[in-house]
Amino acid sequence: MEGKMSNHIIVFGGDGFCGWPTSLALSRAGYDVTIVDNLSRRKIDVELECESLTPIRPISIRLKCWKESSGRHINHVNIDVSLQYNKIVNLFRDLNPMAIVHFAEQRAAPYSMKSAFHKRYTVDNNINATHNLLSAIVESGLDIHLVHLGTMGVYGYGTAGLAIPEGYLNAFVRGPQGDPKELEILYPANPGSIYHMTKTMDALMFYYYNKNDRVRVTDLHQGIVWGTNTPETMMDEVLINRFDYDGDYGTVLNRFLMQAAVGHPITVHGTGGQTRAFIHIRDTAKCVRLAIENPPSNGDRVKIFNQATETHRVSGLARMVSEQTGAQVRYYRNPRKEDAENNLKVCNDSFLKLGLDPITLQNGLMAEVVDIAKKYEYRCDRSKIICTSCWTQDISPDHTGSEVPVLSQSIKTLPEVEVHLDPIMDSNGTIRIN
Ligand code: NAD
Ligand code: USQ
Repeated sequence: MEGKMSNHIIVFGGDGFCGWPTSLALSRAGYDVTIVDNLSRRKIDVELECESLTPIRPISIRLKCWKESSGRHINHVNIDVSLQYNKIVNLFRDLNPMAIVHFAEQRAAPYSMKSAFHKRYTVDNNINATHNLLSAIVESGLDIHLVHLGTMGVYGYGTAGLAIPEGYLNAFVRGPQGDPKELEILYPANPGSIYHMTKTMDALMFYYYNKNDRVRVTDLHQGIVWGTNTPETMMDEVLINRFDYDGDYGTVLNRFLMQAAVGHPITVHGTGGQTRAFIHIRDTAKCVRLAIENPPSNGDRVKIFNQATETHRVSGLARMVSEQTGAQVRYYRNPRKEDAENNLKVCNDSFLKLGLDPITLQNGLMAEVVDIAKKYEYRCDRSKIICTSCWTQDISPDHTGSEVPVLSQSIKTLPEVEVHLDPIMDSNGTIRIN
């Protein structure tokens, strides 16, 4: 399209935990922001009979307050991205956005494993949402950069002793005569839940549309987000971000901090040997902006960034929170099928090179989360804290826990990468698979 470069960004899923603070940060930075959200996450609160610990206000009230606090206008359009395809194409043509940010998926692994209904909903919603956005970009004829929030979980959490590279592996395989051949491959996918599976399928759709239609895509493989507020959401209580603490949507570190605040034992699954990647919500917003401002050029392959700033073992987090707050740690039979223990190293060079100065657990922000949880403790329904969504029917929820680590049904669902591929990193940083 001819004419002035657009300043417009559409944030799909902009009413959610990551999308709301990111939308405010982009608006404050001077971008024209439109939020597209069908408010399905709010409807899931009704289904699960559990609300955000923090009182989140209706979206129209949030946006009115944002206008009064910042002087900036954000529009909200209610579209179901997985179903209302033509509305997306029309919106693209009306707004000619420079970029779209795609947060609009069902994002909880436990929710995706609750029943056949929840598995099917997660697949239908996530796969169709992502495909509709890609197809609409092509049909609109516009050169729109798609920034997608993916997950570290696409890789599984086994690392073959190496730092997980940013999306791609240079692999050396033996040809028919035993001669070595070099291939660039997507890092092998190894999802641990139906939700994570949809993210691995998203990655293939990006690969295809990029190859076939030259759609410019940045896929951000994000770790577990912790924290709740950002400078923008703190401008007024009406702008407060959501805080999920329940067994389906609450994520591990925020749950542990909230449990300490309300006097519930810290709920470690299994042995607590699981290691995961983490990022603070303020860095989520910063990274999305960095990705928008450093887009791939036309013809570039899909850009994949690991959006995580540190890794921690679940048992280590529990100990840290316990030491800071005096909370009791308890171990619960693991409702998931996941490795009882894993090591994890993650390469996040791309964001560091773009200037990200990571917030870590050392920055004193854990106490801020505990303070918020204490302030809204009166909204906590303690019956919703334990995780009751089990990965298979032969696993039953554990409501009591134990003082010692529990070795439960957790199994290695797939062998770790090193078992099959035996990669070796050479002096150039190239990974060889023998
Ligand atoms: P969230 O559930 O709070 O927000 C998602 C938003 O998308 C909700 O407001 C929901 O109403 C909306 N939405 C969902 N399906 C939609 C549809 N079909 N049409 C329109 N709107 C729809 O989740 P979140 O924590 O903000 O996560 C956002 C994204 O970031 C997800 O894709 C998730 O996979 C990814 N991510 C999140 C985390 C985390 O720890 N929260 C970590 C890594 C990656
Ligand atoms: N865990 C506990 N106790 C709890 C809750 C969780 O021990 O009370 C354990 C889980 O068993 C798991 C780990 O903590 O081993 C992480 O669980 P989580 O619920 O914090 O994170 P996860 O299910 O992986 O999903 C979250 C987001 C998802 C995102 C993902 C990033 O909900 O949207 O994609 O983090 S990542 O983990 O890097 O794949």
